[in-house]
Amino acid sequence: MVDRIEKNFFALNCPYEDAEAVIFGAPFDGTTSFRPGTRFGPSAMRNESIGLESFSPYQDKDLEDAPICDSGDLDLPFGDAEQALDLIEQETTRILDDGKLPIMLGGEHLVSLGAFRAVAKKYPDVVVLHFDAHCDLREDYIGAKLSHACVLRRIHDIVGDGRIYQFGIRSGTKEEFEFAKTHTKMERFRADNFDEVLALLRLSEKPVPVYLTVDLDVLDPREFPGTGTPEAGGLSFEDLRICLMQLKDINLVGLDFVELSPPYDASGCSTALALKILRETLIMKYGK
Ligand SMILES: [Mn+2]
Repeated sequence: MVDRIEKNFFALNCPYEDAEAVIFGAPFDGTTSFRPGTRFGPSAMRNESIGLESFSPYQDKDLEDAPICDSGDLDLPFGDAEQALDLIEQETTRILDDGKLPIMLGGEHLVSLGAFRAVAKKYPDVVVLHFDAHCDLREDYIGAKLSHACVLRRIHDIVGDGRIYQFGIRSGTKEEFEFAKTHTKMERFRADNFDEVLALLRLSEKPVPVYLTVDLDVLDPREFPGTGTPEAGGLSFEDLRICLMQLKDINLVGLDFVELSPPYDASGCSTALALKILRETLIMKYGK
């Protein structure tokens, strides 16, 4: 018998029907403000995932036979952000309606809006945990309301005040930081208060539905240079990993990892880091 290399993430081969979580790629970078390339993120991660062990020495657990399906990348029109968001929303709705957890890989950060629209329809009381170097709270970017620079503002349009928690933020306009003071809960530069926020969520009688969006540029560019708008002074891999591991008992209803840009990842180390973050997150939820 000749072995074949699996094309799925981490060689996950659970059929859709049996899966508890579904990974899909949203390879869209049509509104990227500086350096495009995130459209290649999902395929680069899928290819490179072959080289990463499915075992986590951090958690002593393995991803093998996990109930996770890789449903591939969506075919998205680069010139039409609204149409791309519609398609992402449709796919996320399908996954949610089938009782599964959607895990999306960008793509630029605007793709989060498509997935979040679906999640917010199903869970109107959803809370957002947002890791990013950038506020993403602009009302518009050079007139465009649908831009990766505005994605959290569009999410705020849906959820309103006090439901967005931002971490690691170190770039934005004066207006964005002013907006954050009254409309979101923001920790600048670090994520030291992450555990306090989770403790607050745990106080609720009913489990609070949580959407997690990780713009990987929250990481320091010396560890994660492969992104379109790098910002010095970011979190380390270990900072982010420790935060995410605390989500084990949190009611995650959707999550995404965005803004890996393979053209700026000449060494491959950013893609490898993104994969390791993804692997640890998946193992935390589904590892054995
Ligand atoms: Mn960002």
